Amino acid sequence: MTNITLIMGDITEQKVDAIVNAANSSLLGGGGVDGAIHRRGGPEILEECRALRATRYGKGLPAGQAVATTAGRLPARWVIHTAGPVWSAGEDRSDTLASCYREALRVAGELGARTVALPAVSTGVYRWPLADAARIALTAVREAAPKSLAEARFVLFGEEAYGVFEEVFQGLGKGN
Ligand code: AR6
Repeated sequence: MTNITLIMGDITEQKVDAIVNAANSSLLGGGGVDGAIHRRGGPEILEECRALRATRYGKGLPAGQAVATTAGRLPARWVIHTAGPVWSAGEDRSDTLASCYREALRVAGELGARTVALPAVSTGVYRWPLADAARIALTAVREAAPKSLAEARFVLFGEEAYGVFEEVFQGLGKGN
């Protein structure tokens, strides 16, 4: 059974098997958590991302999918990059956001990761409202965590995100 935990902190500091990156389809870096991961992880991650663009993802990583690279100098073994959907008032993209978590965990399972750290995908630059994103994220992880995964750790950047995730988590009932 996977233990879902919530902490407030910086995902680049997590000593886990894999950390999930809220990337974009280009896989070539950006701001937010993506920028922090590439900055602290060093150039090896970008090199592998470029190689993925040249081979499997010539048109980019579609939103809702996930792919792993080395974690470079980070204290993790792998970075699992996923491209979240941009929030839209007019179109329901919830399933794409849920798919980011399902696919990231599927990749984690394939790698044999036992501990994974996850950010609140799409809640920064992509503007997804926090409470709704938290419900989607927590539900998807609870439903899709592979049996081999001991811990899925949400790493929330700041008090607001942490507070919202904690409240939604309690509302869902902590029982897995
Ligand atoms: N550790 C944990 N969470 C973080 C960190 C960190 N070091 N830094 C930011 N966050 P965002 P998105 C939180 O914008 O909305 C990038 O340019 C942040 O507070 O990183 O999916 C990509 O290249 C927020 O709650 O990702 C894409 O172009 C959450 O991580 C685009 O932004 C996600 O915010 C993706 O946008």
